[in-house]
Amino acid sequence: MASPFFMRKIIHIDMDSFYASVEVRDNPSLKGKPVGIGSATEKRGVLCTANYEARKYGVKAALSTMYALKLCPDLILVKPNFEKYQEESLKIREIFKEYTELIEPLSLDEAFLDVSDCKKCEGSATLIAQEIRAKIFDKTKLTASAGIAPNKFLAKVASDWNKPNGQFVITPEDVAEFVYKLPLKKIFGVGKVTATKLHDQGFKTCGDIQKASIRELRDIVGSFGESLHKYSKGIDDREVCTTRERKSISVEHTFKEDILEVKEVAKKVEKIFAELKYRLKNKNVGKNEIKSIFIKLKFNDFQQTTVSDLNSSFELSDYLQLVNRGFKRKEAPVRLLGLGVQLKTQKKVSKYQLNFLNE
Ligand code: DCP
Ligand code: MG
Repeated sequence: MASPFFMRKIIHIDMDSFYASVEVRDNPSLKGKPVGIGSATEKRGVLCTANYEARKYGVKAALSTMYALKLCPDLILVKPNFEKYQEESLKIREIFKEYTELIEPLSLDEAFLDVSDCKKCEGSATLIAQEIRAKIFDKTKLTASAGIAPNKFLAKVASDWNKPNGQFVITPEDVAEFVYKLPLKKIFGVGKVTATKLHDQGFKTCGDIQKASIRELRDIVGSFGESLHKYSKGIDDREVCTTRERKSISVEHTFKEDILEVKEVAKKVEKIFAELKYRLKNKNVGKNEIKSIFIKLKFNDFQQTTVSDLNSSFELSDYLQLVNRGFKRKEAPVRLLGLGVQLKTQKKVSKYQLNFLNE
């Protein structure tokens, strides 16, 4: 008899060629043409993604732009516009919330939903996924794919199965047959290196792994061996982790050597600010949700000071001013600098606090 976790109803939703689809939607002259998202001016740049027309030529995310143009000379390059993607992402998440509170976003364009307790669509996860995809299209004119399965591992594999604009269901009864022939590279956590190690030992599919002992797997892939063994049988008891309430988000850097002058700190502010901006974007926090900004300085005697400003906008120059004010309070060497924001509402974001010791 299957254990309860095996009976969860998990949906994994993943938007199709997300950034590219947004750009094609907003510029219909691109429709039907191969499009890559990336900058043509950055010589060593890489593509964020490419639409499905471009993928026919082998063009895909993380490929260098130069190489992509060799593969597909007609490739049209469009610069990414992250704010736009974030807006779309928020719309999509609003739709998810109509079905469950158990939402685990993995990035702007994908999320796990635990719909085990959802009563809509007569409790059918398949119909819920269909409805969600239809609503996404209605609201954004973008297509999404979905995987429906009893756990996260299988749901993620399934969302890729009928991409783009498709969905695939793995029922509890289908699991054993589905995983048996599943290539190992489909398993989350099996990258190129691990896959090669396993291939070298004759393991190609989940079926092959099922026959191995955990000890044998540990010898090849270390502590991942146990999870690998479970996944190969289609077992994954990880819960959908909803993010936690947080009032502030900050990024801190501890410097290898204390910083003596405010001018030097200013240089670091720029870098940390860029990182903070990136993190806020990733957490879907818009400027309008910021209540105040703050900085934290820790001096070489471990005393620290915090300066905050309720009325400033979220600009680099605002942070620089706060750092100046903080530095004047003590005028001593600084060993740590943090930049952060207080949020207006207790927006749900995952715990985020970075401490870099590599500066
Ligand atoms: N992305 C990126 N750099 C990468 C991979 C992805 O910037 N190396 C961005 C661009 C993608 C978005 O994240 O549009 C979502 O990533 P996906 O892996 O889901 O890729 P796509 O949505 O573009 O395509 P697919 O249809 O395969 O999901
Ligand atoms: Mg996607």
